[in-house]
Amino acid sequence: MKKFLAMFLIGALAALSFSGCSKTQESSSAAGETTKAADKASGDLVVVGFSQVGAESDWRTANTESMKSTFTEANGYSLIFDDAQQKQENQIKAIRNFIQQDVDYIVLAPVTETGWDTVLKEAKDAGIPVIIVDRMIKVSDDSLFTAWVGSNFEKEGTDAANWLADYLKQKGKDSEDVNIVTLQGTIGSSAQIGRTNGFNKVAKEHSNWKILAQQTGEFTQAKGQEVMESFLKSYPDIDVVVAENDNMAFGAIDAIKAAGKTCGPNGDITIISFDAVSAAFDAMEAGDINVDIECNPLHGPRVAEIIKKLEAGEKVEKLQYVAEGIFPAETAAKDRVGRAY
Ligand code: GYE
Repeated sequence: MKKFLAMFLIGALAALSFSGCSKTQESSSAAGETTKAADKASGDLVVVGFSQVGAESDWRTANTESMKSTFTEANGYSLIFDDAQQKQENQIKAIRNFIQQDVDYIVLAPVTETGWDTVLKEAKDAGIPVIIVDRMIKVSDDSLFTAWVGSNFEKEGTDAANWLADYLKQKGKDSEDVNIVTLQGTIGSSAQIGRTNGFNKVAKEHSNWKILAQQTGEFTQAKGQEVMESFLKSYPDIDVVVAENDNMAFGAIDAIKAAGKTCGPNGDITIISFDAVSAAFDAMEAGDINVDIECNPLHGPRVAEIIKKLEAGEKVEKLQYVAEGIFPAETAAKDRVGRAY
């Protein structure tokens, strides 16, 4: 009898653990999210929790696509993707979720530079490496993140201003007054801080450059248009618009045209933009944007490279800057050939 009971119990336990296992796998695929425990059972996928800023721009869409197409199961990863809708509090929540799920790596595209110390300390205490991508963070302790990969935003800003200086010189306008407005990105993001500071630094060296106003358009087309409309009302004599991303430039172009003005190489207002997404090349070819300072969003493979090295126990470079170009309208048709975004 005892023997029978023991055999029954073993059988029941085996059945339970079998159904438990398949249940985990079923629910993980149904939810589209996978727990680390389930992955270990289903073949050692590396679990990556990615907190994305949002979906505010074409750049961001290309960046999300790059991450999603890199961190696939076929490539050995299970990606937990979270869209924070441009809110830091959502990113902090997502990171806490990732910690709870005991992911292998946390990847963070931070909306702003500051405010990360507490939550990243929690990740560190949980022993989860954090990789920062795109924008930078400012933390009191550098060991709170393992590596960062992204752009030199200040260089992008100085590149934009140096292009303007050369352009004005070529046109013989380098001693005339130049009225400039800036549509800034999300205030406190390193893309905004770097581009604004880089441009302003060079602007200070030109006493004829007047920066009339600098205001955020939140990196979106709608807000860019709205702010540009108000700039046009307040300042009837704008010569240059610096749009800290392409989507705000698209909004600004709409506002300029609606106000009965023209822009681009043959227009009233010079447009300088950042990112160089595909639609911006269209705008350059259409004669609406003068120049675009490249910002590369294809970070998926770069982050994967970092993770591969960490998995192999190798050292990684702490800060990795991506090399980027400058695309004037005159050569846009040629420059865009072969670009992936
Ligand atoms: O320029 C903008 C996006 O952080 C580099 O964010 C990124 C910026 C990019 O919304 O289009």
